Order: sequence, then C-alpha cells, then structure tokens
Amino acid sequence: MTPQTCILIGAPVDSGKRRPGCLMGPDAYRTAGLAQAIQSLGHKIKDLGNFTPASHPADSDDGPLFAPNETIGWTNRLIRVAEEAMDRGLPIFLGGDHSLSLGSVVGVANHAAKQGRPQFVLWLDAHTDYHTPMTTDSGNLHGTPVGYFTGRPDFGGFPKVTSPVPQENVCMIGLRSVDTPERESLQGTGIARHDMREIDEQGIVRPLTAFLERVAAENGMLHVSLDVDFIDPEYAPAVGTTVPGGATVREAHLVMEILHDSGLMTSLDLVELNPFLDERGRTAHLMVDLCASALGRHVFDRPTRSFR
Ligand code: EXY
Ligand code: MN
Ligand code: MN
Ligand code: MN
Repeated sequence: MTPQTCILIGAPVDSGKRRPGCLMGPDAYRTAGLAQAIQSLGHKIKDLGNFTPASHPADSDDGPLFAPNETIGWTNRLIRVAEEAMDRGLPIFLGGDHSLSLGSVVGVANHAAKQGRPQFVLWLDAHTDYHTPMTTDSGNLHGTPVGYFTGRPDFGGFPKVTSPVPQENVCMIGLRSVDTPERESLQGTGIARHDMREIDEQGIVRPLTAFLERVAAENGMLHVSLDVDFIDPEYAPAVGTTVPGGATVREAHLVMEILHDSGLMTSLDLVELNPFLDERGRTAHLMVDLCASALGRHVFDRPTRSFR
C-alpha cells in the first residue's frame, strides 16, 4: 500500500446506550500505541484530538430513546468532521459507541457523492444495527446507524441523509444477534448478511472477497466499521454487548489483511471499546493490532492480490 496520511478522529461518543465507558475509547487506543503502530508501517499520522458534540438541547429522562439530543449533536459534528477529513487522508474514527457511525458514514458518503463515486460499507459486527428510533426496543441508538445511513425513515431531529448508502452496497459479516424487527425489515433488502453459521461452514474469505470485487468493479469508496463485538468475547472482552460465538483473532486479522491487500479501504471506524471492562488493555491492543493489519502489517511478503 502506498503510504497514507491517517487522520485519527477521537469520537468519545457514549450517548448511544445506557452503560457508560466508551468515552474512554479514544485515549485507550492512544495508550495502546495506535499512532506508533501505524507510523511503523510507513504511514503519516495526524491526530485531531477528541471532538465534542455540536451544541444540542439537554436530554430528559423520559421518552423511549436514550439521550437522543446528545446523539444528534454528535451526528452533526461527525458528519462535518468526516467530510473534511476525507479530503486530507484516511480517517480513522476512534470510538466511542457505534452511534458514532450515524455521523461518520453519512459524512464519508456525502464526500463520495461529491466525487461522483459510490460509497460501500463493510459492517463487522455481531449485530445488524438496522433499527430506527421507531423499532428499537432498548431505545439505544447505537443499534440504529445502518438504518440511518441507508435512508430508513423516522429519524426525526437527525440531519437529513442526502446521500444514503444503497442497500446493495452494504455487507455485514459476523452476525449472531438480530432483533425480530430488524430481521423482518432486512428481508427483501439488498444488504448482504453473513452470519456466523455461514462463516463456520464456508469461511470468512469468500463473502469478503465477493464484496471487495464489487467495490473494485464500481470504483467505490469503502468504509469499514469494526465493532469490538464482531470478535469473540473470549479474545475481546471490553464491550458492553458481548455475544459468544464470534470471530476468532485469526479470522479478524484475515479480514484486515485482505482489506489491506485490496487497497480499497478509504475510512475506518473502531467502535464499542469500553476500556472500563477490559483486562489489562488486551482488547485495546487487539484492536490496535487489527488496525495495523488493515494498514499493511504482515509476517511475510506475498504476491499482490488484485481485486481490480
Ligand atoms: N439490537 C440490540 C438493540 O437494539 O438494543 C443491540 C444493539 C447492539 C448494538 C451494538 C453496537 O452493535
Ligand atoms: Mn454495532
Ligand atoms: Mn470533499
Ligand atoms: Mn455490535
């Protein structure tokens, strides 16, 4: 991969669910040596520090949603930050919970639309995060970003999504916890959904490479959203929404290594790390190592794998 300028965007978003702690994520990644790991691969780092939400009305305790106004404030902030960062390098959003992708993905998709290129999203997660504010049972908005950036209705108060990511351009891998309303609304959409049963039976390479070939064929921009709970909690315990039966460490690295080989990734989220739940930083270190794999860390050189 040609050297990149990686733009670190601290997004200590903690409003997407009730259990606190993801606000410590960006600094845990820094403490685990993210910048140094990326620089050692020959890339440049620009760390923009930690952002705050755009100004917003205070949230009240009543109502079905948890902290909607703060989450709207974050979405407004991160859309702008993402749009601007895309002109300067490869943005890496350091979460923060997954509600940060309400902003990061819409921002990068706005940028892609201006370039006249299609936006694709690889969603690495135990969950589909396809709720809307009307379908969520928990009221936790970290369960809604895919619904939002694909243009589902009922996101009143949130910025209008002017360049929704087409359903056919979204690929989810790692699924093992999907709520009934999500499953029903996903039926008949073009969103590619690969659950852990499929990964067990067929391996993780096949669905990934099929998707990357499409991204390449359409000269697409590729946003990768890596939720800590994609990985099995045995290896990545520092997340509030653990679901057993997730990707192994090697499966997760293989995804990142193939992403690097493809040269297609244009932006990245690292989300849902809750350092308060970690064991001596092991989850933060694993996420840093996965990010390094996506940016070219490898054991031996091998023939380049072309997706174009
Ligand atoms: N589907 C559940 C809910 O809506 O509350 C769990 C969502 C978890 C979201 C995490 C980040 O992936
Ligand atoms: Mn998620
Ligand atoms: Mn631009
Ligand atoms: Mn998840």
